[in-house]
Amino acid sequence: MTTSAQIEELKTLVEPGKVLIDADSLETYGKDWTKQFAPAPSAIVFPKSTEQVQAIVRWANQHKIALVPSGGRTGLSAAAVAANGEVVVSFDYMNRIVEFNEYDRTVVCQPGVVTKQLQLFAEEKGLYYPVDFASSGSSQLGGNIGTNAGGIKVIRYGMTRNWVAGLKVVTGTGELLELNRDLIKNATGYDLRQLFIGAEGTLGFVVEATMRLERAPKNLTAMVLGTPDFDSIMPVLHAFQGKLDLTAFEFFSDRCLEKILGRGDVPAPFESRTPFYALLEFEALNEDVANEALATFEHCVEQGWVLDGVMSQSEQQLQNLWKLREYISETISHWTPYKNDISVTVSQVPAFLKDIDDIVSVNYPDFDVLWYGHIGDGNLHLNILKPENLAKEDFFTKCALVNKWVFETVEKYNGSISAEHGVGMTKRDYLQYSRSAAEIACMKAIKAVFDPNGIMNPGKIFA
Ligand code: 2HG
Ligand code: ZN
Repeated sequence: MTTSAQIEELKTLVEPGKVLIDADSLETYGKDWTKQFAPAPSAIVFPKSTEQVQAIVRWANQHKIALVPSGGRTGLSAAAVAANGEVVVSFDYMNRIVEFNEYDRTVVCQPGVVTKQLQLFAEEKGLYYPVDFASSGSSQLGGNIGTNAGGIKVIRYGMTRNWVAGLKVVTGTGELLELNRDLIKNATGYDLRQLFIGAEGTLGFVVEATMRLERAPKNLTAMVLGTPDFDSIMPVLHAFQGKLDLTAFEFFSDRCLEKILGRGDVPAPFESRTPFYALLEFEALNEDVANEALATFEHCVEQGWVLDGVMSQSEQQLQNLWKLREYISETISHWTPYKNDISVTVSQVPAFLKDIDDIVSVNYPDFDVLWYGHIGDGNLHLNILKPENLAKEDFFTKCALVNKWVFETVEKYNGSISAEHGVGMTKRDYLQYSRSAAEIACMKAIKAVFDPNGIMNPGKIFA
């Protein structure tokens, strides 16, 4: 915990009014979208410059006070939760787009830039920032970099890592490092920039990022295809990937569709209902591409992999089809779901999903299991809705066992216990299912280099 004298000293490092200790602010800024941990920070500080971030880190070192970085607070692994008296460093006031370079197609951003803000900026310049997900209207770039955020376009564009041309970071000692200098080619030894991407603020804080932009896609077109079973989705993916450059390949079960249609504001893709649905997207650059998509669809129908389908004919229809997938997480949050975010190689997905499905349904036949995710990347989101007659505590006790089964299955398939949501606190005790003891030892040694006093987001990734 911090003393009031220490808080007074902290106040001198930033602009007046930029340290908050009232109960509302502590509650709001002390947490992200995870619900398992009660927020309990000592204070929230809002730096406005790199120099202020450095001063805060030096102050924290001097007093051995833990710092937690905070962005849009949309994370799902509790990486931005302050549950132990830490000081939260919010980047809400470091939210400027600093510079655009037309020839490099790069944009220099402060960490508090909201993902959507960057997407819209790119659009204004006739370009495209391709990392996209349902929470892009609130999430901030610093958080995206901290978790190496993925989302719905990874199959074509990769994760956040691919779009970071350069980083300025303040390490755990308060030192400012300028990493990679926005270069495309740079063969000068260790690429430290990559270490800070996905580090969840445990090595240092991003104070500026140069992001790459891309040619804007043309005439994006989506198809939603109903399949008779889960196993049919893979040959559908394979068939379309053989013919088109997909910008997305997502899936969801009919249980998810049921919940989406229950909202009343999203139209059904087509009249019939099938056990699973694939949502794919491509650039219909010309008529040949659209015809190729239709021919592939017909082939899938002939093979019995697809029972029904629809292709968007307008921007509005494209948006509506995407809502079927993008609204799932928010819609089902009403049922206090158990959540997991896991991945295996694409070819292993059917066997992997079946193993988990079998073990959960045999042990807990009354559980409502919802599957969806970025299946083209081998990334599954497993959600289980809390049965109404089961108390929250009992539900989560049962789900602790589900966690164990899921992670044992992940280990068996050499997969990842966190595909895109990060480790934070929710997954840290399971890291060994995806990372060897030697790897974890290396990670801890790296942390000690950048953060010798262990003040940067302690207790995240590992205990
Ligand atoms: C998504 O893909 C997000 O919709 C959230 O990653 C997943 O809430 C979830 O389980
Ligand atoms: Zn996702």
